[in-house]
Amino acid sequence: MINMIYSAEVAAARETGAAIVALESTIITHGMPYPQNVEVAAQVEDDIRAAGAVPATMAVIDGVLHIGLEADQLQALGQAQNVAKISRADMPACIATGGTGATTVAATMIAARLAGISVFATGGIGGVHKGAETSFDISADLLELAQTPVTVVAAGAKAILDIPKTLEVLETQGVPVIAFGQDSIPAFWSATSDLRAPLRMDRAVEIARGHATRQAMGLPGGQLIANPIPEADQIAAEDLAPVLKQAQTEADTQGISGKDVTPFLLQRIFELTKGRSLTANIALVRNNARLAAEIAKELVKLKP
Ligand code: PSU
Ligand code: MN
Repeated sequence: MINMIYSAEVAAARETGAAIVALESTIITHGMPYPQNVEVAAQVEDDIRAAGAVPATMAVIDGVLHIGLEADQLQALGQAQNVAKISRADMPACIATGGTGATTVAATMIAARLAGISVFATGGIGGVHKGAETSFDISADLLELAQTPVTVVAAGAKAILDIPKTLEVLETQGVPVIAFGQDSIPAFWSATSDLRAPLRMDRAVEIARGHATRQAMGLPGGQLIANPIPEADQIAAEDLAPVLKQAQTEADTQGISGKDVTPFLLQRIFELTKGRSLTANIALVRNNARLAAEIAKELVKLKP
């Protein structure tokens, strides 16, 4: 038995078979500063409701896996200090020891599968870090996509990562990487990149069918949907390049390693862009939430 509880809203949605969209919590605790983190988390939940689906933000609180957070729990999590960042390796340990942890993409996918939720919206996934040929720093998110049947909507992977290597690992692992409505892979803060996406789909219903077909074929794993940031909100690649370089150099010289790398880089990029990276991040997460809601609704229609 897993110590697991549903929010009132998610419990009701399960009863009626309504569309549900999973959301992660590491983006709240480790990806954005307070108080914007709480505001954004609530806003993204509202975007999903406005689109006709129900949000399920995942977190482990005092050893209980929460599928959906009540508003006060979301507030508390966003302000809490020393919340663990939990992925596949540490999620069961966090539950077993009564800990509190925010779920990464990998852990959120695991929680979603346990709750029978098929669609998940986030900002960016973890991937292969620059210098991975020596550090071996490859996010567990990639291996989770290969084995857990959840369709993840993200704005591509951040330029802090080695995108070509990230795509190679996903290909090796049999994960479909699907650009939404365009041929190139979106690059998080920029809508387009020089890299051609392996797959392209233009409609939410196609993505839902892709998900259902994988399941019907008995294939493990999910799909990665790369949804471009709205053009009005993007940051020019040439403005960003020096910032990314500086953040990476600082991480290297300060010996930042393991699960601290991603939060360190995100925080430094926020500081170095004077908050502009955050504004773009908020816009793309909201955009992903809206698309995820459409996919979730299409999946409900496909259910027999
Ligand atoms: N990328 C972002 N923002 C984030 C993260 C990644 O643009 O907040 C978070 C997600 O929770 C992701 C995690 O699952 O970082 C990946 O961490 P790591 O690289 O340590 O696997
Ligand atoms: Mn890592």
